[in-house]
Amino acid sequence: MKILLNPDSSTWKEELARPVFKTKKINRIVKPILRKVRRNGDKALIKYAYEFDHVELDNLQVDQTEIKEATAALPSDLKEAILVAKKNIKRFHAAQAQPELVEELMPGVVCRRKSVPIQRVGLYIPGGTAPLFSTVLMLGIPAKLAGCKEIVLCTPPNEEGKIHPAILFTADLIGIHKIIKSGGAQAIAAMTFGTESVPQVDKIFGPGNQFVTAAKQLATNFGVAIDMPAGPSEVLVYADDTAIPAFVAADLLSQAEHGVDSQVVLVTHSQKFAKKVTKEIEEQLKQLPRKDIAKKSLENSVAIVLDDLETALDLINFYAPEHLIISVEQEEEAVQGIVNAGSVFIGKYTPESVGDYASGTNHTLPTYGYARNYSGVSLDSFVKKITYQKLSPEGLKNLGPTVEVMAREELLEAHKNAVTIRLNYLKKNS
Ligand code: HSO
Ligand code: ZN
Repeated sequence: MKILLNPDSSTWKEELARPVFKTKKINRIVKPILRKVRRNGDKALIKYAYEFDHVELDNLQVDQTEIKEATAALPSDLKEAILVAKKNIKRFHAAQAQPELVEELMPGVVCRRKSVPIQRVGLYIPGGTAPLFSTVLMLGIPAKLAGCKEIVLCTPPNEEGKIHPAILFTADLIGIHKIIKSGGAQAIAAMTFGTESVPQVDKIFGPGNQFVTAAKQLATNFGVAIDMPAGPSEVLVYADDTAIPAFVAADLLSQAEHGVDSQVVLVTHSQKFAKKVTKEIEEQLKQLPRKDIAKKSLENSVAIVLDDLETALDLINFYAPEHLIISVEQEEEAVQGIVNAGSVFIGKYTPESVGDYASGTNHTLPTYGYARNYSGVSLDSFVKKITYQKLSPEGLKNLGPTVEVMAREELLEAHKNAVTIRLNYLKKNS
C-alpha cells in the first residue's frame, strides 16, 4: 500500500480513483442473456446453469428435503450465531418503521402519508468464492418486516446442483420459501421478466459480480427498480496515534479480502503511524487464506497522511466511503463532520465486520462514491409511500380559490374548472 504525504486536494480524485468497469463489453454479453431468458424462460435458465455453473438441473426451485438436509448439516454454533444476528438486525430494522402521518393543513384539508410494501421483491445472493448467507439476513429481514407479498431468492448452484446450506437455513429461518437455483445475469433477467418458476418482481436487491450489476442496471429499462448501483466493497479507516495499528490493519484486510477490485484507504496524521499499519498488514496478510485476493486489492489502495482533522474530513467526504471506521481522539467531532458515508464504525472496538454480520445495521451499502446521494438498504427500501388527501366542503371553500388562481396562471382552464364547478355546486346547495 503506497503512502502519500499531504497530497494537494487537486490530486485526490486521481489518487483515490476506484477501479473502472468496462461496461460496454459486459453489456454486450449481458443483453443477449436478458433476451434469451425473456423468450425461453426456465429453459434458458437451465441452459445457462449448464453453461456457467456446470450443472444439469431438472428442477430450478429448491425443495423441502434440501432445506431439511441443509438444516441438519449446519453446525450448531453457526445456527446460534445466525439467530443472534437475526435478532439484532430484526430489532434495528423494525424500529425504522414509520407510523402513518396525518396532518390537517387548513380546516377541512387533511393530508396523509402511509408506507405500503413493494408487493414483489427479488433477492440476489451471490455464490462463488464466498457464500454470502449474511446477505440473506440483510435483505430478507426488512423484506419480511415491510410485508412484501412475494419474495423470491435467486442464488447460483454449485456443480452438484446444491446451494450452500447456510443460505438455505437462513432463508428458511426468516420465512423465504421460493429459492431458485440460478445465478448471474440470467437470474436477474428471470426476476425482471418472470419465467415458469420465477415470478416477475417489482424491485431487485443484492450484490453480485459485474455481470449481475450490469443486468440489474439494464433491468431498470423494463420497469424494475433496483436497490442501488453496486460496486466492489470498500473501507476507509480514519485513525490517529490513539488507534492500534494491528486493529487498523485487520480492518483494512477485512475488506481487501472481498475481491481483487476492492479498495481500502487509510487516512491518518503521521507517516510513522501509516508505516506501522503497512508493516502490520504485511504480517497479517501471510496468515490469510485469501491473501492472493487481498494482495491484489491492496494494489488499488492507499494510505494518506494529512495534517489536521479538517482536511481529513474534507477528504473522507470527497471519497464518500461505503464503510468508514473512525478511531481518533477527537471522535465525536469527526463523527459529526461526516456527511458522505454508507455506514460509520466508531471507536477502536468497532470493527467493520460487526456491521457485515450482526450489529443490526444493514451491510448493503452504497459503494463507488454513491454514498454522496444514496442510503444503504433499510426498511424504507422495501416500501413506497402513498400520499392521500381529503377535503370536506369547508376544506374546498378554504383551498379552492388558491388553486383556481394558480391554474388560471398556468393557462390550465380544465384544472381550474374542476374546482370552480364544485364551489358553484356548494354555493347553490347551501
Ligand atoms: N462487506 C460486504 C458485506 C459482507 N461482508 C458480507 C461479509 N459478508 C459489503 O458491504
Ligand atoms: Zn465484508
